[in-house]
Amino acid sequence: MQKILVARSIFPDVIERLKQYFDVDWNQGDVLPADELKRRLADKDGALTAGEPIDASVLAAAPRLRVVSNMAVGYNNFDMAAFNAANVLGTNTPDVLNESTADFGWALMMAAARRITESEHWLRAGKWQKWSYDSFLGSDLYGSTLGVIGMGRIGQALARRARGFNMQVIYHNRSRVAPQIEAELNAAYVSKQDLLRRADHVVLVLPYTQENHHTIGAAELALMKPTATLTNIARGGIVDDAALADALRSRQIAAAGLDVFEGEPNLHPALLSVPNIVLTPHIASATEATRRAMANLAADNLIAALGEGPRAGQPPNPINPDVIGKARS
Ligand code: 8YV
Repeated sequence: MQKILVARSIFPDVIERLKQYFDVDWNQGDVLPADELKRRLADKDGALTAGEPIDASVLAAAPRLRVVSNMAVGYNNFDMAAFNAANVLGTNTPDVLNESTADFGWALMMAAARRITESEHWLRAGKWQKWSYDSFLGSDLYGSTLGVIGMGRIGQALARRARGFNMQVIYHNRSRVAPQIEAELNAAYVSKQDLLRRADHVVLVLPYTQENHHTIGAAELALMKPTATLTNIARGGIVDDAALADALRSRQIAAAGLDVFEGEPNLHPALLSVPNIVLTPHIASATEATRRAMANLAADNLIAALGEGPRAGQPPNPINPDVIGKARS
């Protein structure tokens, strides 16, 4: 039997599925430190990860490893140049999380715009004595302008929901999406600068790459309206968190909603001390149904990539399909 490492705690019934095909080493404890990860991968043919960094040194420590299946759509934890050099396949879990993640983007954006967590903290602190006309004034979503940076599958799902809010949708992306998608979403392509100047609510849904590092920094925040909100459901590092904390404190922008952070699970301390922010611990895809679908898809990828099951040799979501069938190097 081939050997695999499941690096994280996942649904036990998905582990049972994997055990039908593999000898499974399952880490149910804390996130494995790099040394321990390397040690446990030394004799493995495959691995299921959820964000663990896999670079050339990890692959070198795992000479039998042929596939790493990430239980996430984002795979910035994989050094794909190293995967290609070693002929190791990477897989991810796209699509199954689009709708849950888009829903959550709206939840964060609305909570930020309408100051929901800020007012709840105030209420819980026993400060509510009377109704007042100017208590927690926020900004409207209905009829406003939504700015989506990153118009991939999740960005499109998010933009589709804007119809019900009668919003104008503007977007920026590496490349324009097909005209029929623009028409369906009633979305106009604009430059990043234009988007930041015009949008009432900016949502980030782009993958993390070196080029996207600090896509939103001090200069970009300075372009935004003082009434605008910024929501990040993409990846930590796309926003300069220190610059954002400054912009929120000085009310350069009105509010922010963040599900992802630079250096998470550690947060920039300044973010914790500004009131006009909604903070959640990377849970945009966290519904029971979606996390189950992600875990099963990650298992499907691993099973097929290691030549087992009904799709043997044809994993559904290869990131670098060119290495399929090539000997490990
Ligand atoms: C994951 C995510 O839960 O899919 C992604 O890219 O960010 C989340 O859905 C998280 O990355 C853990 O793997």
